[in-house]
Amino acid sequence: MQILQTFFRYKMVMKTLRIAIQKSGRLSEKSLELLKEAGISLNNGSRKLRSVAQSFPLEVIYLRDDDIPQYVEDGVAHIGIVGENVYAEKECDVDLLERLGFSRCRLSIAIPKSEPYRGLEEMQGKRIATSYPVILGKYLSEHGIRAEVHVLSGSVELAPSIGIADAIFDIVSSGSTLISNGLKEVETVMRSEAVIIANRRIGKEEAGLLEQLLFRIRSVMAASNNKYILLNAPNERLQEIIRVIPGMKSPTVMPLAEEGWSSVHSVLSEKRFWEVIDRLKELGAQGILVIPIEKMIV
Ligand code: PRT
Ligand code: ZN
Repeated sequence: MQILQTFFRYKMVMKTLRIAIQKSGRLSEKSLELLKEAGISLNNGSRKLRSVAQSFPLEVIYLRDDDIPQYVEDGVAHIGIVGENVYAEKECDVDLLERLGFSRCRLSIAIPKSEPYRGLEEMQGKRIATSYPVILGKYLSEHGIRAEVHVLSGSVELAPSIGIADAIFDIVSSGSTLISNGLKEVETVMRSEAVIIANRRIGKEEAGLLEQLLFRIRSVMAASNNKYILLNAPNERLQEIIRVIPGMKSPTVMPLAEEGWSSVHSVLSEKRFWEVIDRLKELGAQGILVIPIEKMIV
């Protein structure tokens, strides 16, 4: 660890932005994909310890996700991609720069499904097993609950069935792990997704590189959250249709060869997609085409 840190500190003189991502796990693939979509190709397929990007002054170091906040705080990496849950649990002195929208999950309290549950008061004096004692401890103390928190590093969901805890506090995604262990989710404490965290004392040149990288990442995310839409609109409903799809600035409107009709081009947010399509149909729009956007410069 010491040698590794000295090595990376020395290398930092070379004005390369260094990002820490998870070596292998639920965040790895999506983190690499995001870099790729941001135009950053890596020259080291084996992903042993680090890779160097070819088209951008970026170096990637691969770590366990739990170690990333500390490495970023220490300045070994300038930035890192971790789950918001790990960022919150580690309480490191780093900035949260951007939420990335992948690896979404929640951290919840769960109890055996046969147990009654009337509210958080039920947890008073109970034994709760978790790998996230900091987040849980804060939540319980904010709500005036005194419970025994048992820290386990894995297989937390087994704790009630083997009698070492009355409840668990763990990550839930689909909920199937809880169901197959005879548990039910009773309190959602936090929602999490992958985030970019950053060292608070980044040098001027690296900060410039970071801005460029963030600009690319935001463009990739905006593109995946939006669609390009083309449709034919009867002129008498044109103003109403334009109000439904205002686009980035305003929609492009062009007359069709057929009298009384216009072609409208705009950008549509993924979140409002079906609601907007239904409304457009009600307003008489025809020939609606929806096309993915590769990059969106925001
Ligand atoms: O080896 P390393 O320490 O790097 O990885 P890790 O094993 O600690 O983490 P990993 O790869 O499992 O998860 C990395 C991050 O992905 C987490 O910190 C979360 O931010 C996020 N994430 C998203 C999840 C899940 N979804 C998830 N479902 N992390 C873990 N799970 C596990 C959970 O622990 C539980 O056992 O999946 C189970 C629940 O899933 P469902 O779908 O059955 O509810
Ligand atoms: Zn981990």
